[in-house]
Amino acid sequence: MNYETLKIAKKDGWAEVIFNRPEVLNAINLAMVKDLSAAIDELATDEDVRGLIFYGAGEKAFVAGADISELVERKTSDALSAINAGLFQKIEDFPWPTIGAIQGYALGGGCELSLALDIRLGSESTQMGQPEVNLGIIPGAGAPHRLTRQVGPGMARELIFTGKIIDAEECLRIGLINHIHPEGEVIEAARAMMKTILKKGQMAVRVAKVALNAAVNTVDRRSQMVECLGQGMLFDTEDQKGRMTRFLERKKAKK
Ligand code: CO8
Repeated sequence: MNYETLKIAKKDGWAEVIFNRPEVLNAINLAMVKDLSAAIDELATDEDVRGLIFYGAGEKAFVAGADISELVERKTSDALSAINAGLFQKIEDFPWPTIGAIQGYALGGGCELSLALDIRLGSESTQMGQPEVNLGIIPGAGAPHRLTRQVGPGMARELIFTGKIIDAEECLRIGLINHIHPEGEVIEAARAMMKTILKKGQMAVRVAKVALNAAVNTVDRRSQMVECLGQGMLFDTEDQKGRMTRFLERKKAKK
């Protein structure tokens, strides 16, 4: 399994999916969407894999969102094809438990990706949020329903309307992560949790995941459609172009 934007490490009973674009804080570009989709398909049918751990390369980020240099060019039709939403649904439907080991930033599409995982573990540096409104768009890949489900409607609205980024303590307080691990130890903590899970009745764990997914009504197709339509409309506004261009110009100005 060789991918341009990911590393896959097979372990004893599970696999690790490592987002590997540390120079842009592991931002998700279209190449990474394609790689992830292919990797998930392959791992879902691998008989040696009964769980996945996700984390980011480098120390600064899990995933800092969709790649803004590509996003600035997106069109209404791209939003309607629900590229990220479809991928995150596939991740949520992965047959075995999935754990995110979140060091540093999990923002925008990165926060949404983590919400499609079964368990999120944090570290002291964890910072999460949905800053899309700063860029003139909405979180269009699941946050309106998955974040609402995870932290409740009031807190989801606050995070999405203000676009604020919250630290590890606040993530823990509102239930966005399950634990805060000392810096540098979250991946090992995820492995330890995976090993515990792998000692249990494997069919029981698999069936439990199906039951849990059914219980929280994961696939809210109507909500997903509203998100896509809204994002499609916003991809065509001057505000979106201006805000994203300003982010990219800020980058150039630093150099
Ligand atoms: N996209 C592209 N490049 C990025 C991104 C990103 N999301 N995040 C960081 N980078 C780049 C920076 O531009 C910088 O590059 P360079 O070294 O070439 O200047 C490098 O990564 C390091 O970042 P910074 O220098 O900015 O590091 P700081 O520590 O100063 O700041 C932050 C870290 C606060 C995380 C800052 O980088 C930031 O604000 N990043 C953007 C975060 C963001 O807004 N994410 C949401 C993106 S939108 C989204 O995810 C919605 C998805 C909708 C999909 C719809 C599909 C149809």
